[in-house]
Amino acid sequence: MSRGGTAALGAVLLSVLAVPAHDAAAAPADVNSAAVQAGSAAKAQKLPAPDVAGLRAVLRTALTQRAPGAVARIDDRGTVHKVAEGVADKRTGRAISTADRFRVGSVTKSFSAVVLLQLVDEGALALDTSVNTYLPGLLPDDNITVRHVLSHRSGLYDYTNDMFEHTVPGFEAVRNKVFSYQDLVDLSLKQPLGNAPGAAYSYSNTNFVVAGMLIEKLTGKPVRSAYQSRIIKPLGLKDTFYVHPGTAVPGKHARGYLTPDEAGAPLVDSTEQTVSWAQSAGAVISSTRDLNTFFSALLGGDLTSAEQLAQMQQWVPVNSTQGYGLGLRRRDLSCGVSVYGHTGTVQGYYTYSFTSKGGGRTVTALANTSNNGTVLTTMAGTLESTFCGKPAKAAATRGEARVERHEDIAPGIARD
Ligand code: REY
Repeated sequence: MSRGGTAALGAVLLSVLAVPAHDAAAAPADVNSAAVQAGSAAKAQKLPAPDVAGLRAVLRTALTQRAPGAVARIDDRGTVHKVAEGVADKRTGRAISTADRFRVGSVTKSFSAVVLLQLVDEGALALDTSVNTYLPGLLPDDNITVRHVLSHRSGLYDYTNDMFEHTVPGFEAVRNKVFSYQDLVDLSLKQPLGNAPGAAYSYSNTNFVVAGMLIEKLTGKPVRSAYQSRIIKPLGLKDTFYVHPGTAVPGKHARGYLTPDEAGAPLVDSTEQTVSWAQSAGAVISSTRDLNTFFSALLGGDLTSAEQLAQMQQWVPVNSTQGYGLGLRRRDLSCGVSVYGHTGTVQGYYTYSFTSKGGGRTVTALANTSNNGTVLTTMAGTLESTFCGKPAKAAATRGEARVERHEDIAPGIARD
């Protein structure tokens, strides 16, 4: 598209998005927002009891759809529910456990965003400043700001679109590769911007590669050090690692199984890989307990100032029931509760990790397969069971009504 065409499209999209960045306070209804307004602390959000039997049924359904294993852990103000079904390792048959470590994929983006918002708190970074101010000459348009990057509104093309057009060959081609951040940005810049800066939401891993470059530039250290000193150590996360370019998942972990595009072809063990194609956009390893601790602390206000947490929750609409903030997703559930967190897709692993307003109740769910849209849709049901409780009879099919749109994958490579 010509630059003029891009700008015109941008203007149209801008008018569509004119409502979008409604602030955190105006976010869609939580069931008991009245109670919150009435003065109870946000932390005291009252939710229906989790439906643990329903949660187990969701995981069992995922197994019937070719997930080797699936787990979920709920942390609810000190009460813990752990559910595990199936295997961590198809070869040995070892049962999967909620204590197993796994690759979290794009949940990494929330880690990267937290680091950058802490840097904003410290006065080292400004959200509405051009990325090129910090990384001179990196991006083709000086109008792309830090905020545009963290909210997927830069227009930067997602290079994974081409990389994983063919799922297994694409994966095998990069599983042992080591990319620099610049290599990945260069891949993206082979294509023009998809929209004028700020004009439209378009999920792109490139944005969080740029986030990693900003972290390294501003801290003078690899992203691993920033995750370690700013998140992992203060929160006491024992299962969380940033391994790059090593290929192993340390300690006891679930193996990941990638589903080939060819119907009926055997699953491919994709556990070991550099994840160099994602790095600060997707290479963190963690566990259900640690991700629950992380999102609970984040929404509880323990990782950033209240001001930066509010910035993280300036939502751009993704669709009628989802918003994207700064490295943070909002999902509006069928019972009217909104939850905050991130999803993750990396070869062999689908993750959902979301918490309630104030961080009081959190769930992390994992299926150790990917490239299987049916399993992805099923696993979204873990949020319904966790935050909406037992479905009323008439609404019993609510979880099945919404088909997941492969939200962590550029639309061009999504496969149903
Ligand atoms: C890449 C494709 C997914 C995964 C991705 N993940 O961008 C980032 C994220 C880190 O946002 C692969 N799908 C799969 C295909 C489709 O290859 N052809 O499902 O494992 O989580």
